[in-house]
Amino acid sequence: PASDPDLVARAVKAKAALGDRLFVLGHHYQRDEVIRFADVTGDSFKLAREAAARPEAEYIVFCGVHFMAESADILTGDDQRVILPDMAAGCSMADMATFDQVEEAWDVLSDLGLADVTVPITYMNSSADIKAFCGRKGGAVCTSSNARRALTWAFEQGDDRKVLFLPDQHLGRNTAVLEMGLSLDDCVVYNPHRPNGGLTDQQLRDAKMILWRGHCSVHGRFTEQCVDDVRTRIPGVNVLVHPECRHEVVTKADHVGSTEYIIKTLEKAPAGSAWAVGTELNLVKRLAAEHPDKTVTFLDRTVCYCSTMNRIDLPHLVWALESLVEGQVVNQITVDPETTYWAKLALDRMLALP
Ligand code: CIZ
Ligand code: SF4
Repeated sequence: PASDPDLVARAVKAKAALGDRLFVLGHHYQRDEVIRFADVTGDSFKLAREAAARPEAEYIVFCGVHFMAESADILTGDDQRVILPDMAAGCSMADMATFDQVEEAWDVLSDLGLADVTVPITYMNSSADIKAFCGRKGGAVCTSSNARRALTWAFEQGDDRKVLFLPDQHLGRNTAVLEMGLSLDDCVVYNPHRPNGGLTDQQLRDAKMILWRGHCSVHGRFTEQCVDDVRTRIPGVNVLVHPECRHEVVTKADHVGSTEYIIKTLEKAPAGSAWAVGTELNLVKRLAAEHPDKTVTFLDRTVCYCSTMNRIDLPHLVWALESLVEGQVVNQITVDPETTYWAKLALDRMLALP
């Protein structure tokens, strides 16, 4: 449906009034009505770097989810304010690893004498305090484009090293098994709701990859059946999925990669080729519209938006912008200095990866 023309006009006016003091970031999974007001679009990693590259912007309005706004606050200056238009825009995956749960898991490893040989690696999609935890314990952050390099770095810290991978078990498993040649038996899943993670001491000792039991509710919905069905429906189709999808789905797909990789792959694809894309639906619909010379379809037959991404809508954006015009900063996201210090260390270790 078309956006309310009155709201569109108000957003245009508020943006013009704020000029260079304002910088609007839009994640690829945002609604069309919001993404049209973004000064730059990208995945979470690209957007965090874009925010850091705009020291002159007083206000960074982040159209995305909470952990992304936190990362922007960590990487920007003290006098810059990061604003999330709707505080309820969280991420169910990030919420699956709380600080207390991760501390408890670390205690389990310490009691077994394993903490010294474990390197914690957290996916970008995690709260600032989980990133800070990894910073403190000698670990790093990774994204879906550099997960392999981060794991390689972690294992190179010593012969007997293991990785505690947070919070997305699928990205961890897919990277370890499909990109690094580890076996499924090298991986165990740590369930924070069970004593000892639901694992025996021996399983924890033997594992190379301790995968946190988290997943993305959007990407986790694609099944092997979806892949089989689309291959029947569209002969010759290329199946392109994000590594947050389940291992069986990624194994059956033709191409796997980050959001930015998915976008580039479709740009390079020849006219007339057919693609079934397993990622968030706002993005897939836009890609289909941008490539009318190719067949671009959604991998599933049911609708699959990220409900928290979708919470950022035009009314919330207009409210945040008009408040700024009136001199009022609403929904500011701030990470305390201590957490910022350690989280930034973990982010810097990622940025220094070869
Ligand atoms: O699933 C997500 O939220 C992703 C892929 C975020 C991002 O941009 O890295
Ligand atoms: Fe979180 Fe998944 Fe939504 Fe990304 S798509 S914000 S990982 S729930």
